Amino acid sequence: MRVCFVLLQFRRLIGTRRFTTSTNRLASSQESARLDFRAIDAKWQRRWADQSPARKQPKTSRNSYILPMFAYPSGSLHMGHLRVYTISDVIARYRRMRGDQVLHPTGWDAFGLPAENAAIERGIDPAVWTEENIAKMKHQLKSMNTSFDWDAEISTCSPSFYKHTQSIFLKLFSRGLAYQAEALVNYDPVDKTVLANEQVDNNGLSWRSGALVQQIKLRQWFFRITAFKEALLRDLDYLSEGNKWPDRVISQQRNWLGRSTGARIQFSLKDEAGMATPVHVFTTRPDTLFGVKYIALSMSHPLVQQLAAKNPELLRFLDRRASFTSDTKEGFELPLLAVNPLSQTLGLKEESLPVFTAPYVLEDYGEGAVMGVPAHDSRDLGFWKLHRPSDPVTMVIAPEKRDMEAIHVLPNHLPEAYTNHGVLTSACGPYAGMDSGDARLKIVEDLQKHGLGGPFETWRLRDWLVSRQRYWGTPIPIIHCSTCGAVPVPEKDLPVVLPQLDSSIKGRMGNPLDKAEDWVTCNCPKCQGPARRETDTMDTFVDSSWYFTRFPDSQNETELFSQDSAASMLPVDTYVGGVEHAILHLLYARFIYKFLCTEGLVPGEQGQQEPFQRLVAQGMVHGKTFSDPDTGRFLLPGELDVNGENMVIRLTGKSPNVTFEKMSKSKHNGVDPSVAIEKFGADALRAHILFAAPVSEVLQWDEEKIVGIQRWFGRVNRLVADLVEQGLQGRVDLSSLDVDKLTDNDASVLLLTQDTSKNISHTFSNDIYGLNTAISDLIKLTNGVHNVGIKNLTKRVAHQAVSALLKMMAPITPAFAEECWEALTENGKIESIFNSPWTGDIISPEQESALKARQRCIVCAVQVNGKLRFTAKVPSAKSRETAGSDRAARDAEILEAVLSTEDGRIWLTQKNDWEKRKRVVVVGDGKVLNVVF
Ligand code: ANZ
Ligand code: ZN
Repeated sequence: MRVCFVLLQFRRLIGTRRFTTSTNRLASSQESARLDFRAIDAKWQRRWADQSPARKQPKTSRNSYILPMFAYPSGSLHMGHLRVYTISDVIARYRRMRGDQVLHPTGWDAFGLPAENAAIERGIDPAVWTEENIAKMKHQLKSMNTSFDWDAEISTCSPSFYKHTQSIFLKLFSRGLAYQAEALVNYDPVDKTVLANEQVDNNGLSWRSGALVQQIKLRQWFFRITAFKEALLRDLDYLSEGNKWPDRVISQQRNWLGRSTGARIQFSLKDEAGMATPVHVFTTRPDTLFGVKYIALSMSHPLVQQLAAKNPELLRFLDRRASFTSDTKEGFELPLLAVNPLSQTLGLKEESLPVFTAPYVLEDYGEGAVMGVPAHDSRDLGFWKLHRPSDPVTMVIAPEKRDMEAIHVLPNHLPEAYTNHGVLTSACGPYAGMDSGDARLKIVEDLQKHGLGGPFETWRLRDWLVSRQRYWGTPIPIIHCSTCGAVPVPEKDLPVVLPQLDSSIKGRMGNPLDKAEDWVTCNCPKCQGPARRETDTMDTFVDSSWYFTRFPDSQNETELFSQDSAASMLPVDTYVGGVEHAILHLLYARFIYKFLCTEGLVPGEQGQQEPFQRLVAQGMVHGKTFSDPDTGRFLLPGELDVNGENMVIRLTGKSPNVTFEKMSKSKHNGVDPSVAIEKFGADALRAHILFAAPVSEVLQWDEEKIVGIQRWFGRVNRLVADLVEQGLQGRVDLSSLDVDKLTDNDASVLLLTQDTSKNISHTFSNDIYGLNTAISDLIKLTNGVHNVGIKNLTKRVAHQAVSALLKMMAPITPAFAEECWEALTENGKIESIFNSPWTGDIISPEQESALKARQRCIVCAVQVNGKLRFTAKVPSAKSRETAGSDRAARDAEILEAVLSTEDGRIWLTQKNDWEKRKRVVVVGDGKVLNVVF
């Protein structure tokens, strides 16, 4: 009803000649405070639905592939999604307006545990559950005013997609990069099933049965990512050049790869019978060898396993494995004694050191064994304090030469380990007084001479365990034959399709594939003998490690993608996503891309074989959280009352504590994007998301601030309505504009528009992290034009400024910009704002510099002996670097300018004698000059 009323009013205002688009939802200038955002969204979503942005693209030489990380189809978007998709949509829409051929696709990371859990618990087919969720979320994505190329949509659980996941597996297999090996898995002895890490709680108990989870060895499939470790590390340099990727992500990748250079040192471990076994440790600090107090072995070290066979107490300790945290100081002393290799190299008296097994020693890092140096390593110190509180530790490194005296201290008297480098103390025999760096080399060299050690490099990176004993994932395309071993499924037989879950499988534990007898039984492709299918499926990270290569040609039935499409669109230009994926997903994607490069399937030069040329890592969205100041308990919205400006706790009347924290159910601080879209409209949300925090930082979600954005929209709307009221102009052309004839108002608005346009273009193309300031620039422009007033501007200048503003807003607030644009378009020639060229420069560089020069002047009224004689242009105070700082200099500047004009010469030097002036007064910083002769 209200809309109709507004329209009537609107038509009356502007006459019926132009305004016949009866669906226009813009309110008139008086009504702008209450724009019907939802109606505007709905109208444009309907129009856009008819025209997939991809199909409408003009062919240009510039291809832009803009990709947000795809979503897990949980059933509803969360605020993090809203943030990612807003950012990528702004970039994509801008690039399209700029004339690029843009690919902006998305899809669904659709395999994984929640669907399978729904199947087990509620008997729902995971495929159906997933499909329904996808439909819901796709609808939500559209309601955000996004512009995705839905033609290219993919879903990792569809056989047409996972056929290629399988073919990549086979390519890796044929190169020896996919292999089977024994590995520890979490095993639930009650449900008799393997559990994912997420299914084991902090106490090491199964999420479902509550049983103590065991770790058992199983044959598992691995991808040999370590074969690419050097390239994965080296090419981080390429990504950090020119800030292609954020530094933070690069350093996380570097840490994960974790190349560490040090030494491998051999200790001799003697058992109770005096039998010696050599054991190697990896250390980065051979210079601390004189400070070694004990040796610690990992719990799966072969020596420990051997001892456990006849030591029930040790076995019990090892069984508690799953319950140890990574920073535990626990340990178990073994019936062994260690001898420091120094005693051999230096012929010193043999000193026996205790040997432990300790959970803090990682089984698959270095040698799975460490030399414990409590004085110089904090974890070792913590361990020693617990196990040998009365055995002093030896300081073998001192910060400076003058503290070289060796010190022996009780561990509890040492507040922290000295972990820096320095000088070796007098405890270090022949090496005393040497610098840490030199001593390191020398000690390793001496050990090497005796065959007791040598330089060693180790990496943190492990091969990628891709096997999952689950149903809802890509089946591993391998057939096990008792004669031929593991045989790849022939390419022509791909995809290996998941069997339908029948009702007998639903609700059961374990991997349903194990029980799908019809599916498992098959013939060996090599010898045709009876064989069994592999029942493991792949980690869902495998799906997401290559999905982005599929979008450019996602409907290709036969190949992964055609060579043409790969060559023209890959790699991805800009990848947008949450920092929480900064390590694993990106590392796996980089690995698979490098592999596909070596296979010649995707483009990339040596040293630059990277899938994502630019990475935009956005921060998290935190929710406003209320808690009770007395108890710390998180409060439900219903427990709060609004008391005037303030919130109070209903029960106690006290003010709650307000913080911003990661959204979660337990903190009652979640925000449902759909509800927010309903409430504020998608465009206001989009603008708010971008405005409220820089892209890389945490966004503190506070809806109270959205009003500000809505007010801004209202002001823009008023400008448009005022313009319409003035009577529209067709296409405006400012090229013939004579800058000197412009009014001051025109000049200032044109310059402001030009400046804003430059800033915005720069942000959209090169500085996405500055989107928040882009919005404030747009608000400033709106206010600038608003303060001058449309009616105080020349028509074409006003039109140019407002249309430029709308175009710059369009990528951010697409429906609102379209709506305003439509109002400005001559009847019958409605053309989407996204089909009009990007603003770029509003005026030519010459016009701009002329305007700037003009702006730098003010008009000075010159009075001679009390009478106004003439006016002269003088520099404005603002244009000077010394603005306001030096009065005398400012006066001199004005005088000089006045004297240099024609009128100035006549009135001050010809009609009067300048040398005979009595008084010269500058008034109003140059607005008036008084000269008395
Ligand atoms: C003795 C020592 C003395 C160490 C000292 C450090 C400081 P990065 O730099 O991460 O490579 N280490 C070796 N293998 C380990 C394992 N399997 N599990 C847990 N810790 C292990 O760390 C190398 C250091 O980590 C090594 O150097 C070793 O402790 C420990 F003042 O050796 B160091
Ligand atoms: Zn066979």
